[in-house]
Amino acid sequence: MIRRFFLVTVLLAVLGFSNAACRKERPEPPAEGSPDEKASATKALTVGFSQVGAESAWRTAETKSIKSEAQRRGVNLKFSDAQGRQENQIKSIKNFIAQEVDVIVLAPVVETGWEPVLKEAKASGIPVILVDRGIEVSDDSLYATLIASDFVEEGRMAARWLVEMTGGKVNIVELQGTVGSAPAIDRKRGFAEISDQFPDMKIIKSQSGEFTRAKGKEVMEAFIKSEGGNIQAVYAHNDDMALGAIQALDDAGMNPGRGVLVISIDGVRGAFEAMVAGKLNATVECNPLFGPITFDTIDKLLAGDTVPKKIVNRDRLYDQSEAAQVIDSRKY
Ligand code: GZL
Repeated sequence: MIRRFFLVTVLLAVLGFSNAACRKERPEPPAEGSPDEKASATKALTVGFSQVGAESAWRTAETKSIKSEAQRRGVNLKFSDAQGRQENQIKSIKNFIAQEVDVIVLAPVVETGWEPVLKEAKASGIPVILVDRGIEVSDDSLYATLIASDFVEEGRMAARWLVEMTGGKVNIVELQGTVGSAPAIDRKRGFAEISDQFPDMKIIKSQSGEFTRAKGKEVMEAFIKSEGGNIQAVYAHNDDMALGAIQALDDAGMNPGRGVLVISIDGVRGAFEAMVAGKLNATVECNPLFGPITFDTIDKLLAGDTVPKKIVNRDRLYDQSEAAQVIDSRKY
């Protein structure tokens, strides 16, 4: 009996000691506001973000979301706007590598031409996270993950809506996004997958409007000149080009939203305003609020947790019937 008592006492003493020892091993956090605390704060995460540009309201919303989330989390964000040029993005990635950032976030303007610079990032041990758009590489270990919408499905959703509205009998003009970009390639592919099933659903003209309102208007004016009353619907790969096309249709007295159906993608506030005004018929939401998911993913990555190769944002279609009641709750 005494022996067991003795053993238990020794055991408790050892546990108590080791616990105290552990407690001692873990240094007290620096006092609030002390130089040490400031020092540990300056060791905050540093992230280099190479952004496509500021071509659309969607892009501006994405940039705002990532910048504000970085600020909220105390992340040191190095931001570069490439003005839509891949060479500028490659330059900014090289700069981030030279500055030894902890993580690189890239919204790639086009799908190809990334292998060399991503190999440099990999050789430097800096993980790369793709947001918003994918890339074509032979070695997908060159990036940790892609966080994006399913652009092919967005194209299918737009086409299915148009089939519902027209019974699959309609002449369409298509305003494509930036040539060579994942959203332009995949939104075209998804739409065609559905429209090809209907012989009388014809894309009579298709051209890039570069995701901008101005170019969308200019290309639509050219379509009106060549096709005129033959045009029964517009499929725009983003809302900015759709709003430009609506301006051109209005100028030509072609009554957008009634005389000519207009369907687009993104779901920005301007699209909801145009739906309330009866000029845009529907838009497929492509959520640009990447901030929270991007930094959550960075935290997981740096903690050594497994991160899926693709993280898909879910999208849905909004049409005129619901625009008025949801417009005030829109976050972008
Ligand atoms: C989609 C994004 C596209 C938007 C456009 O994820 O890459 O680029 O649809 C933007 O508005 O310019």
